[in-house]
Amino acid sequence: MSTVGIRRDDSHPERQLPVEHLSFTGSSRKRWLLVHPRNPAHLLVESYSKPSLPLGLLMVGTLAQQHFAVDLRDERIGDTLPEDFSDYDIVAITARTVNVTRAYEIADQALAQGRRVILGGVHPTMVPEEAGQHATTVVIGEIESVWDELVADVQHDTLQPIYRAQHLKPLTDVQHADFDLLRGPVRQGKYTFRIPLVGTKGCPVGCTFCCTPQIYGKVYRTRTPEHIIEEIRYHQERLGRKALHFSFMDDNISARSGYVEELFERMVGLGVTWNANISMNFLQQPHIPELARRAGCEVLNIGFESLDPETIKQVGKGSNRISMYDTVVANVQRQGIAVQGYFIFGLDTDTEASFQQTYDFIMRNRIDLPVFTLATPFPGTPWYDEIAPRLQHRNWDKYDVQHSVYVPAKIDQEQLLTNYIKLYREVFSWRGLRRRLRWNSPAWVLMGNLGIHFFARGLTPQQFI
Ligand code: B12
Ligand code: SF4
Repeated sequence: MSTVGIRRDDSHPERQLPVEHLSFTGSSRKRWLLVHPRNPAHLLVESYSKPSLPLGLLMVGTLAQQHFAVDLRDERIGDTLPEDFSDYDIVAITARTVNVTRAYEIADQALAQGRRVILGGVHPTMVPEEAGQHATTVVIGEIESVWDELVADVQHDTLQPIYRAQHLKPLTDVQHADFDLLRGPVRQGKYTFRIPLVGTKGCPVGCTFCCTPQIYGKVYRTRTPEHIIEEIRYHQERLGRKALHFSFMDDNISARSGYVEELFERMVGLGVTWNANISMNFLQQPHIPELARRAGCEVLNIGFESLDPETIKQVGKGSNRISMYDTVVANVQRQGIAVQGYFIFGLDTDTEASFQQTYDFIMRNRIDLPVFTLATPFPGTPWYDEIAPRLQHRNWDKYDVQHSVYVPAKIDQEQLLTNYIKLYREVFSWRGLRRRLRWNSPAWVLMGNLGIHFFARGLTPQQFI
C-alpha cells in the first residue's frame, strides 16, 4: 500500500496550524466528526423508504473509534452540524455524487476554520482531483484498505493529499461495523428497518455506466459464510430478536459459482429475511432461487436495464440475455420471492418503442417492484467521458438518476420525459397495481408500489430537467 500525491492548493489555513491547536480540549484523543450530508432534493427511493443506515460511514467510525473520540451526524435524518467545528480535529465526510455539493459546502466551512478534512465515498473515489479542492485528504475506495497508513498519519499530523490502496484487503480481515455508533433515542425509527450487510464486494461484469468497476476493478472478493452469519447473530443479539430483515449491500451477490450456494445453504434456519442485488445469469438455474428462499430471501433486485439487445450490448452488460428474462422472473417468483426490477431510459439506443417494450415485459411478468431510472453518466465512468460533450450541465445535485442531464441520440428530451412519465403512470396506476401485485408480497414491496403510485401522479417533465 502506498500513497499517491497530487497537486493541490496548499493554502488551506489548517496547514499553518501547529498540531497542539488541533487537539480536543481535556482529552488526549483527537476528536473526529463523521458526517453524512443530506441529499439535495427528495429522492424517489425516499418516497417509499426511510433513509438507509449509513454503512460506509459506520465502517469509518468503527475503525476511527479505536484511536479517536468519534461523533457521527447524519443530516438525512435531521441531525444538525455545529456552526463552529473547533471541537473537532478531523471532519470526515462521506459523499456520493448526489450529495457531494453539500459535502463540499461542509468541507469548505471546516477547512476555513482550520480543521483537517477527510473526504471519502463513491464520488471522491471517482473524481479525487475535484474532491481534493475541498479537503486536506481524499481517500480513494474503501477505508479498510488504507486505514493503517491513514491512522498513523493522522496521529503524526502528516496527512497526505490522497490515500489509494495498491491492494484491496481480503474481506476475511475486515471486521463488521459497530452499530452502537448510532445508538440513542433520537435516532429510533428514523432509518429503514432493513439492516445493511456485506457478503461480497465488486462485480466482474463491467457495465460502462456503473461506478463499481472503477471502485473495485473487476476483482470480486467474498466474506466467509461464517463471518456473515456471525454478523447476523450480532444484530440478533443487539436487537433482541431473531426475525430481522437484512439488505445485502453487495454489487452482485452471485458472481462466483459455488460461493452463493454455500452462503445460502449456511443461512437456512437463521430466521432472518433478506434482499440482494443479483446477476440474472445465475437465476437461470432454478436451484439458486429455491435455495435463496430457504435461506430467507424475500426480494431479489435484478438489473434488467433494457429490453433491447443493442442497449445491453452498448452498456457492456454481458450477464444479461433478453431471451432469458422471462425464465429468470418465473424461476424467482415460483419460489414466492418478489422481483425488484431496475430499468434505465435515455441511453443512445432508446427510441419511443423502448417504453412500450418495457411496459409489456413488466405487465406480462408481473414485476413486483419496477424501478425506473434516467441514464446518468456518473463522473469517473468510461461512459461519462463518452457523453461529456453532450452534457447539459455538471450540477451534481441533479445526478440522482431522476434527472435528464444529456440529450440522447435517437429521441429528444421531450419525447424521453413524456414517455417516462407515461410509463410511471401506467405501471403504477391502480389498474397497473391490480394487474401486477401479489398480495402476499412483503409489506414493504406493497408500500413501495403505493409510494411510487402517489409519486407518479403529480409528475411533470420540468421536474426531471
Ligand atoms: C446498496 C446500494 C444502495 C442501497 C443502499 C444505499 C446506502 N445508503 O448504502 C439503495 C438501494 C438504497 C441505494 C440507493 C441509491 N443509490 Co446506490 N448503491 C448501492 C451499492 C450497490 C452499495 C453501497 C454500499 O453500501 N456499499 C458498501 C459500503 C460499506 O461501502 P461504501 O458506502 O462505499 O463505503 C466505503 C468506501 O466508500 C469508504 N468510505 C465511504 N465513506 C467514507 C467517508 C470517509 C471520510 C472515508 C475516509 C472513507 C469512506 O469506506 C467505506 C467502507 O469500506 C453501490 C455500489 C457501490 N459499490 O458503491 C450503489 C451506488 C452507491 N448507488 C448509486 C446510486 C446512483 C444510488 C441512488 C442515487 C439511486 C436512486 N436514485 O435511487 C440512491 C441514492 C441513495 C442515497 N440516499 O444516497 C451509485 C452512486 C453513483 C455516484 N457516483 O454517486 C452507485 C455507486 C451504483 C452505481 N450506479 O454505480 N443504493
Ligand atoms: S452488473 Fe451491476 S454491479 Fe456489475 S458492473 Fe453491471 S451494473 Fe455494476
